[in-house]
Amino acid sequence: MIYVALGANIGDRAGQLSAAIDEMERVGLHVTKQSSVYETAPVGYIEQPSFYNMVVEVKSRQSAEELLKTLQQIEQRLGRERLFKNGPRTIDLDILFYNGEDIQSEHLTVPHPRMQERAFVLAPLAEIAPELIVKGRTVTSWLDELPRIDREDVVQLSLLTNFVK
Ligand code: PH2
Ligand code: MG
Ligand code: MG
Repeated sequence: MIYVALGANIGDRAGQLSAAIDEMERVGLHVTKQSSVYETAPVGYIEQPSFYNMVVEVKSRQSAEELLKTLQQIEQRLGRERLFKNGPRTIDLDILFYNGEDIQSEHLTVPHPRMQERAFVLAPLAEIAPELIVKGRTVTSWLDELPRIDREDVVQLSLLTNFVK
């Protein structure tokens, strides 16, 4: 299983998530599951607009490094702008999990190094892969461990669900 996190907090946030999924399919990544969209308070640098976040399950024969390049190309094609690290961006595509592999290369750390601390990742991931074991524990148990205040900063939107055709 491969899981990718999507995030956007500038412009048409839902439109950019939807366009990213369309592009993933267009370049041959098969999106087999998608979470709902969540509106989430910014983590890290907090003086910026709220994000829309979601997670998708992907089927692909690409290696993790190839997948990273493919996702970066999609970010570029969708006109990614990022003013500074952790700052506002039109689209962010991060590999969370790649077939249980542990990868530490110059460009890529998988599983994602901060995913177990981030409600904006764990809440959507728990929707589509609650029992997935990441870093020794299920996604649901990581989510349950987070402080309530973090979990409350993540609001599931019932609209805008079916991006996958
Ligand atoms: N991404 C970050 C930093 N902070 N906060 C939220 N809510 N959602 C994100 O996707 C996000 C963030 C760095 O990529
Ligand atoms: Mg990110
Ligand atoms: Mg990123």
